Amino acid sequence: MTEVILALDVGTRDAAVSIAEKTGPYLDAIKIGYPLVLAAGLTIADELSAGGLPLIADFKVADIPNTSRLIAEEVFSHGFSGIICHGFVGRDSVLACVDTAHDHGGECYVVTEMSHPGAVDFFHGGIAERIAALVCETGADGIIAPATRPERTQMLRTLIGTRKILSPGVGAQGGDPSAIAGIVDGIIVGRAIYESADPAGAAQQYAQFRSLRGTNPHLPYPLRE
Ligand code: 3DU
Repeated sequence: MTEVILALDVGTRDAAVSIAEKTGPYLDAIKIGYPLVLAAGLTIADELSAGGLPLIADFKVADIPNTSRLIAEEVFSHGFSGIICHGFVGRDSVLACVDTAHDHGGECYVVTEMSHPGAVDFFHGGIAERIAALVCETGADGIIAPATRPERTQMLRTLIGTRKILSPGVGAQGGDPSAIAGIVDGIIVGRAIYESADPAGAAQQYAQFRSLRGTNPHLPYPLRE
């Protein structure tokens, strides 16, 4: 199944809790990051994780190993089940997040290539491929790869095998869920759900793409269940 992960980038605790409650039945996880945590404090994570869905911390951690570890420790003491870090910082910094996640029974996802237009400035030309190799070396659980460039995400799939791919860029950034859901483990959707007049209805629409998992006939290997 391709998971549906809500990027809950709203600006208040009340909005976050309300949208999480309405959309929860159609979601597999919730991702929060700087917008909500800076507005509402990290304790919003305790509140949301009490709702029962896995919670992913999107702080795109990119620091020296000690600071990355301290950030990850704080994340996992607030009920998160996963953390997202950058890969360009190198092996030791990525390992700090991976090891801390695993020490807490959590998962670590590494950004290989971002979804916005400017991502091509630095992630193309071999960098995304090198980060994908680092993901395999460090034992990270998966990658963040763009729904806006399905052909790049498919290429990254060939490098990381059955590790998970979570893919942002669906909806507001123009990514087509029908083009990406078959080759990834989760689609990340933010504004197209939380800015909708009917967030639950929008989430339900995206939940239809859950069944596309593994349907891409060009994949040469079975996807992890
Ligand atoms: O564009 P949306 O509103 O659907 O939100 C996408 C979310 O995914 C948002 O939280 C953003 O920070 C995150 N994200 C990307 O959009 C692209 C990346 O490469 C990595 C994370």
